[in-house]
Amino acid sequence: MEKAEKIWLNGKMVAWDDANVHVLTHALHYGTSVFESARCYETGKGSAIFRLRDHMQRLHDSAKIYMMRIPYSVDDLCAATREIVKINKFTECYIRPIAFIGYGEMGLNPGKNPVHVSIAAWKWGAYLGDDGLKRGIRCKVSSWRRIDSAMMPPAAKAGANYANSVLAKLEALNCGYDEALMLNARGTLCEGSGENLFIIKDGILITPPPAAGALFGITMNTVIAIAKDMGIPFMREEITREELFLADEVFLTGTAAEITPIREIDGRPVGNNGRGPITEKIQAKYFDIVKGKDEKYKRWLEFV
Ligand code: PY5
Repeated sequence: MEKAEKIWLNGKMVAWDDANVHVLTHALHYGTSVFESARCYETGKGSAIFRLRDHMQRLHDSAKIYMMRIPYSVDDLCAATREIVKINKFTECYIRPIAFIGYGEMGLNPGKNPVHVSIAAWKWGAYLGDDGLKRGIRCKVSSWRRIDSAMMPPAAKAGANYANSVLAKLEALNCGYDEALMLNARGTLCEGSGENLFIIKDGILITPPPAAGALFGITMNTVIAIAKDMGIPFMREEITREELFLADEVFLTGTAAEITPIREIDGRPVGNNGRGPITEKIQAKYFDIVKGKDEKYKRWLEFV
């Protein structure tokens, strides 16, 4: 990764190389962290962070599930994020806020250990490649099931969840694919290793319902608003593996992945084996919105 100058850590701007933690940090051993991501785009009228407040609210929501007290309000965190983008002189960047249980006691009970918060930003292009955005990527349905909410809450964006995601991602890469799609414990589709999943069948846009166990994605929510605007019928419905294979179009959504089409799943071409026409329209609209070219969604831009 490309270093930036400063990282915001517990209310202070510190040099990138000095933003370190103790090896006995609770979160390092037990995954007791919650994190977020956001992207800042150049809009023509200055840089703007897309739906920053929603991301920081979700950070607080994730912390609530884990009974972790974040010592900064949503407003504080939004202000700190604007600062870190400004101080590093970014016009476009990826932003990674994290709250985590620090050093203190080593038992599982986080007890009085401090909750640390940091916000870093760096330049990060298309998560699944520029080519992936245009031509689509190749996915594998993972042999690893997505964590179930009876075991740990997938709606909390907690560091611990990503051990499950990393296993799926590694398996997909080792099998020569770009990304993993994960089934839930019931065997229906849930999400990618770090993205939400949509299919299009006979002109209808479908994503799994919340009970399927995916993260409540902010990009997913944006896509649903776009579909409504464009008059594309939308449903939340369980998706089986067969429905996935027979979909006309499939794509992933996420802050990092933005809107990435899928062109092949487990050796089967999806639709036209490239970016489908509806996916292309939704994707174009998404980039217009985040880059400030759509007046209607100005409220989602937090100018730096
Ligand atoms: N599901 C999972 C498991 C995710 O990690 C993410 C985001 C999403 C869905 C999509 O959520 P949103 O649209 O709100 O971003 N993943 C992070 C991201 O920056 C981390 C990826 C490495 O996109």
